[in-house]
Amino acid sequence: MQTTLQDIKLVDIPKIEDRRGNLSVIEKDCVPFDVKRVYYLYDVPSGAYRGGHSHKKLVQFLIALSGSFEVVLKDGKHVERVMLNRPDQGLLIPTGIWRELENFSSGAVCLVLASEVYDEEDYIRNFRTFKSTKRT
Ligand code: T46
Repeated sequence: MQTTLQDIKLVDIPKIEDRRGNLSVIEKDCVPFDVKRVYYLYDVPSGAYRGGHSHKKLVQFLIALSGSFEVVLKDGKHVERVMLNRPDQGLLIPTGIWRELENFSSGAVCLVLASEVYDEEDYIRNFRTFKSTKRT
């Protein structure tokens, strides 16, 4: 849980350029975990906000497949804002980092590769509780 913002990584996803369009591929060296779940956020209304939690065990890889959005990341001491707007780039968020997603453009699609299946018990949805886990 004692991860910091320095453990967050922006990863370039290999891109095969072609006159017919580009193709990007995610293979096992691209993400440092076995993918157990894939989900995506789409049709996000203007001004909507997603996230607002951290995870105890889950590691995730976020990609703006289409459009753009911003991810606000907090480790309990520092805050960083990352804009995702390229389908050939992913954001690796380790366990124990608070994330908020906002400023979705029209038509934005956020694809998420996750290291675990869905488990509500893995979430910390209260920021004060999150901060207390970073102190101990
Ligand atoms: C994260 C950000 C980027 C499921 O039943 N299965 C799932 O795999 C997920 C992700 C969610 N749900 C249910 C749980 C809630 O009833 O879908 C509902 C909305 O979930 P939540 O409010 O957690 O959605 P976001 O967009 O705020 O957060 C999600 C992920 O939960 C989270 O891990 O990092 O996307």
